[in-house]
Amino acid sequence: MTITITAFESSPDRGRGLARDMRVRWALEEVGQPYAVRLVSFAAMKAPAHLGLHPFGQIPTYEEGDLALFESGAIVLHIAQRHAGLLPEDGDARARAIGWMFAALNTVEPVIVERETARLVEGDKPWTEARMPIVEDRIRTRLGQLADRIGAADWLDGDFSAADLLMVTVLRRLGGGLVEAHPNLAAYIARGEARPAYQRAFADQLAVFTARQG
Ligand code: GTB
Repeated sequence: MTITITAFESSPDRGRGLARDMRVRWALEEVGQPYAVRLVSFAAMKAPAHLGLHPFGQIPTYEEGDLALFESGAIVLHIAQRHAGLLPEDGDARARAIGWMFAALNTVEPVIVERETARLVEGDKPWTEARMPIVEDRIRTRLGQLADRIGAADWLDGDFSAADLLMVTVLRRLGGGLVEAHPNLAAYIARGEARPAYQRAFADQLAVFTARQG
């Protein structure tokens, strides 16, 4: 059955692979599943056809036969459960990996997104200058805790899993700046980005941006 995902027709990240379709593309590449991409404009995302797929009018979505999913974490979990290679076989190890998936999206990503919101949406507000150091301290705390836990390990818990895939995509959103204080975290991100599946996913989403330029 053909898998179709949605992505920005014109991503504000200009091909840097920061929008959340990147994690879905990467997961599909890791498990070797071909997929089609339907590019959507900002207007189309808020139109009834897309809202039927995604109640919040966002990307990414995932369609496979009668199944339609939204939420990148749920999509990656679905892919990892349906295909071998992204979650451990052992039940306890699998439960821990899923726990780390939630940690990436629920504990680490929010503090990073908060800084983006503070910058992009509230950057002109009078409170931003005072607020930013607080927001950045919250990120520093999380990065320090994560760096301590990863230590010298290659991945979060044993072999590479969907948890690492999500965590690397979340940390990439920092765009440098705060990660450098933790060389093991910078190396962790680089290890994820070096995976052939990541490279293929990145090239495919970059091609969307490049095609629009040419
Ligand atoms: N919780 C949802 C999920 O994980 O799937 C969040 C989905 C979401 O935020 N989608 C964004 C979207 O559709 C795109 S990824 N936004 C349009 C809208 O809400 O109207 C967020 C994103 C956008 C841009 C960059 N960037 O330019 O760097 C990075 C991340």
